[in-house]
Amino acid sequence: MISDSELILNPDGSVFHLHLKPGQIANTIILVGDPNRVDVIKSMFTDIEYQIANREYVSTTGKFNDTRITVVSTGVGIGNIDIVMNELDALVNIDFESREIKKEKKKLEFIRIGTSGSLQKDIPVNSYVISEKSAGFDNLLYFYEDEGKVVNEEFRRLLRILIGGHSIFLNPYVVDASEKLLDQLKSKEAFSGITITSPGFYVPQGRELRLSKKLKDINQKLSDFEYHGYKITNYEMESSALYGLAKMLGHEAIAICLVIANRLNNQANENYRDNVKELIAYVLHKITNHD
Ligand code: R1P
Repeated sequence: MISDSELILNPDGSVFHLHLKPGQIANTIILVGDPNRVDVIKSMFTDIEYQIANREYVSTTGKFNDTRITVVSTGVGIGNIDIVMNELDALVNIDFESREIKKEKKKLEFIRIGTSGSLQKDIPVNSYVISEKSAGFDNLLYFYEDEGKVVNEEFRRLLRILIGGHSIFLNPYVVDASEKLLDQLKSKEAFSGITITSPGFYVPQGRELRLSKKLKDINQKLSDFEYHGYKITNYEMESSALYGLAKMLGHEAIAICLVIANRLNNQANENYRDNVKELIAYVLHKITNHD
């Protein structure tokens, strides 16, 4: 039995942070960083069941092309992904009455729709990038006992060599996207490759305002890296934890991001909101039409 302090439930029986109850989530779940994007997606839905908000976590469930879909905003960063993934899994795989893990496990499909910075000169602003592999520059997965079962050991080794003597504070782990979801989302319109998930937005992604970085040439090194045709495509802040936790819990996960800055060409698109809407429509059609 899982105790009250490990699985915290609110007085109404909902899970601690998300404020959702069992039965309220669909098998297909779209994760977005920005809570405002939940309304954008909701405006494309029919049969809307509810909208629930607590902190940065805003959730809704409705239908697109007759497919029931839940949308949850995660806010920024891997700490929030730890909360969202554990609570969404608990909603389907733990009995909230008995506090026991269910014998029959449910498999969920997670699609993260985000924004990111390109690390390739020829992946311009406004491109779509699918994270075929995600390399965590955070340490989240190392806290989990099963981490070794889900990481891509070959790429972990290569990235450790790439970042060289900095492994005291940087020990990347690499996890593959769901092949099933990759097949659904892939198209000529989208680039794909390795995404770096960073634990910060500024110096951890090589941006210097008033503070300087230790890894002086890291973005060029990441851009130059190539192995078996795989290139490092972009930076964002959530997909490594999403992929790792989804795999350990037995779910499918993928991330697709709009490029809003090119870090090699020093370009940015500050008016990207309509492009995000187009990306959302692209994903909704792909996951519900399977064309
Ligand atoms: C940083 O501005 C945020 O934008 C990106 C990063 O991963 C980080 O969360 O993604 P979202 O647009 O999904 O939030």
